[in-house]
Amino acid sequence: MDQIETTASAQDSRYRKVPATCKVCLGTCGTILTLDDNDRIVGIAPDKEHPLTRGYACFKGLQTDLYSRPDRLLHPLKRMPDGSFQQISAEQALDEIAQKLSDLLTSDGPDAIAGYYGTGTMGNVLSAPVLRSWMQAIGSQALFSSMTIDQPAKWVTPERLGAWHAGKHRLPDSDVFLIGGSNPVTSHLLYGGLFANPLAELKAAKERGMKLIVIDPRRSETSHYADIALQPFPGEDTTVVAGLIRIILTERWEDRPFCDDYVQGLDALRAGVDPFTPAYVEKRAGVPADQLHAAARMFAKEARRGAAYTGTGPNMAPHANLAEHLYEVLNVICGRFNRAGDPVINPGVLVPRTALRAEVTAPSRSWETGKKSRVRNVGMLAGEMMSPVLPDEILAPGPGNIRSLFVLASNPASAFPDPPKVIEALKALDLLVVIDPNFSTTARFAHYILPPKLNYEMATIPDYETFRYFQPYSQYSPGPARPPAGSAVLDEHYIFWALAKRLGKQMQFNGASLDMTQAPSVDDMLDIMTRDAQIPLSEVRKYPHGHIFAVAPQCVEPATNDARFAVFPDDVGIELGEVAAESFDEKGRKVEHGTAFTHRLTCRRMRNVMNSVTYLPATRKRHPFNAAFVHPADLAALDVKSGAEIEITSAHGTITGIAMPDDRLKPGTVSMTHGFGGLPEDHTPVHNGGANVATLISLEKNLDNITAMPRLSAIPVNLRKK
Ligand SMILES: Nc1nc2c(c(=O)[nH]1)N[C@H]1C(S)=C(S)[C@@H](COP(=O)(O)OP(=O)(O)OC[C@H]3O[C@@H](n4cnc5c(=O)[nH]c(N)nc54)[C@H](O)[C@@H]3O)O[C@H]1N2
Ligand SMILES: Nc1nc2c(c(=O)[nH]1)N[C@H]1C(S)=C(S)[C@@H](COP(=O)(O)OP(=O)(O)OC[C@H]3O[C@@H](n4cnc5c(=O)[nH]c(N)nc54)[C@H](O)[C@@H]3O)O[C@H]1N2
Ligand code: SF4
Ligand SMILES: [Mo]
Repeated sequence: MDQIETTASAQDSRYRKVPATCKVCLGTCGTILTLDDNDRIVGIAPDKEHPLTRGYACFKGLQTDLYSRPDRLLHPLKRMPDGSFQQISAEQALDEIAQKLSDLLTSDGPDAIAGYYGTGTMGNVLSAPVLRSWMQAIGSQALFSSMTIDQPAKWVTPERLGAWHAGKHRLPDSDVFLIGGSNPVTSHLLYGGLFANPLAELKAAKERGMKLIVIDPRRSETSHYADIALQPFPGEDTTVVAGLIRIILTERWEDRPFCDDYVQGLDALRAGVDPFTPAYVEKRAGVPADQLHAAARMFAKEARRGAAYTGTGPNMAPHANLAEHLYEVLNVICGRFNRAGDPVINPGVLVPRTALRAEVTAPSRSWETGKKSRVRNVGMLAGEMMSPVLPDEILAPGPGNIRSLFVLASNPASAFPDPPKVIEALKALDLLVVIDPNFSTTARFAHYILPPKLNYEMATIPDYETFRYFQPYSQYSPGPARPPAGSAVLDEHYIFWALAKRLGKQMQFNGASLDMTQAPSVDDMLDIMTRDAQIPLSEVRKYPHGHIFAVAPQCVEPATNDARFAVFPDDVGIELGEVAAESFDEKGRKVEHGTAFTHRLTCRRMRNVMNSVTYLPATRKRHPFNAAFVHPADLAALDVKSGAEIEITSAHGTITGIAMPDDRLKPGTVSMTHGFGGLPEDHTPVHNGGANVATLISLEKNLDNITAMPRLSAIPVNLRKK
């Protein structure tokens, strides 16, 4: 665990200590709040009695300044004609916003009103589902989220390949675990597991003999524990995983009976991966053939249980959907799924019990049939539009353009590529409402800023339990802290309820009609949310530190259909063919825009910073900038010293970074965190604020066909000494 810099030093008897859960990231660490006699947070410490995290917590979660720093926004603000912001009452802000929305509904219809929610919704279990309900109530389909500039391949792949209804093997009962381009030890996020206390989970699995394979151009905090760490050039996951599939099929290590029963297209797959011989993978991706073979053997031959999981690395690099598809094909051909009779690892606590069957959910390709965007003709996924087209959906002339945007717990001005274009779009809106505790880079362009109550200040429960936890854990926190005296911070669900009421719209929530005459409290909403719970919320409330509940065991049920995985549909075949046809030099570098760029800039998260939440004083002190990590040999070749400024140029833009040597990187890689650097107009000094990686990325070129996902990793760049 981090060296804990707890702020809870006060032993004063006026202070009381209350258990709660941190929601700064998805790690769900149990915390102990120290509250003063006004119930203000004066300290946060790890909770040793928490059943999952048992005293583990990190620097981010132990800082009080998110809640109590002097410049936290505490009152609704309205932008005046001269550009200044003026404090107004919440009800006046809601009246004015509702009037504008009502006019837009009449003049342009509901799809002119968009919502975009982001990672700050982790802090409030109600906010994303309430935004969704509100959008439905007003009849707008213009819902966007950070998922579609993060890992939309995780929504495409189950709909293109098919998905196993009972899920894939998970960490606690696996003999092998393969992680492609995720670093959960730092990020506390691996889709399908490794959120709470990830290092302890990983170590426990290793102690009982599980083997770990990691594919990452960087020797990360996670690959430190790998039995085999493959270090390819960035953006070469398609090559590497096609190579693994080829070895498995050639050696006949696949699960034959499973493939016979559940797979279609195996011969086409075999032919499609044929060019990806071990020698080719070595030459192109820089992974030695014997290591590739050893990884294939460890995964497919020497283990019976255990699956491949991926993160932002391959999902943000070029060919993201293809890479995700191939990683999942590894699981399919090896049959790494829960079968009829297998125990379900976590049946859930506050969620209803749902049957899990040993069958394929057939491919559905919903993006091909639903509403299409006016720009780039991309479709919808999981009921959402694709965020990379949001700026153009605002800017492209009407009819049908987006004229109003609600930015909920997100920060597109810093999170999207191409800041000048995003700013132009935000400025073009008739109504921009930002719900954020910070005067963020996006909030600057808002017509109204509505500051929310934060975690610890309202009741809460864990969400996505079955996906996130390996045990039936739950916890209710009453939200014991109070926001600063005199503040007018709002419950996020109230904002949307109050607007629906003013517009005369009826909201539904978890299948129930909300009472539109009297505002529901957070607890009312949680009661509705958990009305089909396996353990009633009233029971969960009895365990303030959280609890592992004795829910009735559940087993996977037999199939009720005969659907099959489509392992090699035509569009996958075409794209893999295109990859095989790409030319490259001896460092795996493709020639682009007539230039062979010397390096690839990759994404990475910092342990102590959450995306663009770089503004907290304690964080800023520790991390005044985002370093540009480069292999020492590359720095020596450029004659750049550690800590010196370095110019990084892509086909789209140029930034200045601060060079830091890191010999854990594959040479040819620049590893850099996003979210820093402010906006171009700020001219942020690089030593005090960092550099904005988004400047290097285009929102118009190199977009994915299905999702319009730009490439946020493996970006070709050149480096120059400044
Ligand atoms: N170049 C590059 N770009 C990237 C990425 C990358 O790796 N490289 N990563 C991408 C990824 S994975 C993501 S998810 C997106 C993130 O995209 P966004 O979600 O749009 O951006 P964040 O920076 O996470 O902004 C979160 C905002 O929520 C606010 N916030 C925090 N807590 C709360 C709360 O409780 N309530 C409310 N209302 N607000 C709160 C914060 O102040 C902050 O302004 O960025 C993407 N952009
Ligand atoms: N501390 C902290 N935690 C966070 C966040 C944060 O900002 N800070 N952000 C949260 C969010 S929004 C998200 S989406 C998750 C993301 O969680 P993760 O997906 O685990 O993200 P990272 O920790 O950046 O790990 C990505 C890894 O991919 C590697 N990589 C980069 N390019 C490639 C490539 O082309 N191929 C392969 N195979 N690997 C590559 C990087 O070197 C890095 O080690 O983290 C969440 N948790
Ligand atoms: S790991 Fe995540 S949940 Fe745990 S203390 Fe840190 S920020 Fe909070
Ligand atoms: Mo993300």
